[in-house]
Amino acid sequence: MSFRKDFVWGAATASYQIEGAFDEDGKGRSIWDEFSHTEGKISDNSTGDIACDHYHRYKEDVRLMAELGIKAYRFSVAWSRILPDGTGAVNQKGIDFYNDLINELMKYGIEPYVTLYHWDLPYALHLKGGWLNDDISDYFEQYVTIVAESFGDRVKNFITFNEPQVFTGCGYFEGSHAPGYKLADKELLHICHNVHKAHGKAVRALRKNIRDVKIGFTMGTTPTVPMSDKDIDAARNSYFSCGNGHFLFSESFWIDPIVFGKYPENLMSAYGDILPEISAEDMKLISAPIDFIGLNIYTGNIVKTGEGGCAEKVPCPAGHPRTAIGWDIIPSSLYWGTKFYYDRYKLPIYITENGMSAHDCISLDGKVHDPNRIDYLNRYLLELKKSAESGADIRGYFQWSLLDNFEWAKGYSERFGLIYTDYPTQKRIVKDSGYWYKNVIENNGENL
Ligand code: GBH
Repeated sequence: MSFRKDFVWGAATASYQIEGAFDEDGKGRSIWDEFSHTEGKISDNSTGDIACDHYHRYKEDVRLMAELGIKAYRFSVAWSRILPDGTGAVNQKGIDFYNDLINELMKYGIEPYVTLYHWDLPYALHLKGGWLNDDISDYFEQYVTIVAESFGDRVKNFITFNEPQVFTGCGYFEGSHAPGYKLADKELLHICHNVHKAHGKAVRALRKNIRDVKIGFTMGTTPTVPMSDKDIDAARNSYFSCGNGHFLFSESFWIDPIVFGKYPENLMSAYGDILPEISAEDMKLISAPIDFIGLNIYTGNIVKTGEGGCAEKVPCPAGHPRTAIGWDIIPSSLYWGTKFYYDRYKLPIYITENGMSAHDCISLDGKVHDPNRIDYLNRYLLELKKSAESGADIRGYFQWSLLDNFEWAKGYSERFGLIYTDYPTQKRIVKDSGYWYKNVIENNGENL
């Protein structure tokens, strides 16, 4: 069966990573503006003030996408561009920017997929307690309602949250991302429940305002990969068990409430005395049906069956291939991640991110040759194809990222793009992998 005829071939970005114009046209600050402006937080001391200057160059970026035959573009809306204080007064110029971007996409027949929250919480809301404030889900619903009313005539696909475990885990537990906190489990559970409620209210606002809307929730995930067929059960069980490592980073803690309407039992018993108030009404709100699950997959953990049937991590051998950022290249993570997710949740799946950072540079011939990225994408896409062929309902694939951009705490030192960004001049150069991807899209992956 291979890839569906209507398979969605896309590329992805996020607002803070590409837009720049951080204080232009009435935009409010976000926690990432504050964080990147704090000494020592970003490894190369950079900020997203200018980033790829996409705010001013979106027309060129959309034209490049069209040239590459990209069918769908996943981008995020900066909450603080629409509502500078996070709530209250709307900034019309922020609405105008996304209207212009969406219209430009429409001109070329590129389908927009909008992420509502890709980590840039308005700083004004952070000062009110951020995700710990019990009004946050109502603020989110107000914001999503404005987005739906403004763009819902043209945008039909939404992702409520991008990688909740990363923004809560890195932002509020490890402290490596904005706002840089290290909170206790009690606060973390409270934050997570508020994120779940915000998701539920966003679903409500989108369904109310947009007919035929399709809604998803995106997990960043490092799938377990069974070392042999004997290890499949152990891999699956440990992937969804909510007891290895911190609950924040577990799959079922985030998705079970949304799809099954309840938090994992073992979590409820282990944290019983520090849980926030969780009402039946909350769970009903949180588990309103969604249309798809988004998965961001870059790498995997190879496991074998260990003591008592539990999975045990098998370290990659010395010299195992890695990307520039240091993540192991495990193409079959795309097969096992989609398979395990589909078997458990039975919802359509989009790969909302996959790609690699590489040490790209402009060669003497003025081009950017990135054979490693082509090889990486080729290997991963073959595994995705295998998963689709064996029955998982896979609807689309978004390469991360359309262009090199601000890689959060790593600043500009990591390049994930199909398009090279020459930051001093803001010149864009399509990499070899960009042309390669164009060919894959034209052939609907049959040439892989
Ligand atoms: C995504 O985060 C983000 O959504 C996106 O904004 C970002 O630019 C992009 O990916 C690239 O980083 O076990 O040490 O081998 C991805 C975050 C990636 C976190 C994989 C966990 C495992 C690394 N995840 N990572 S490791």
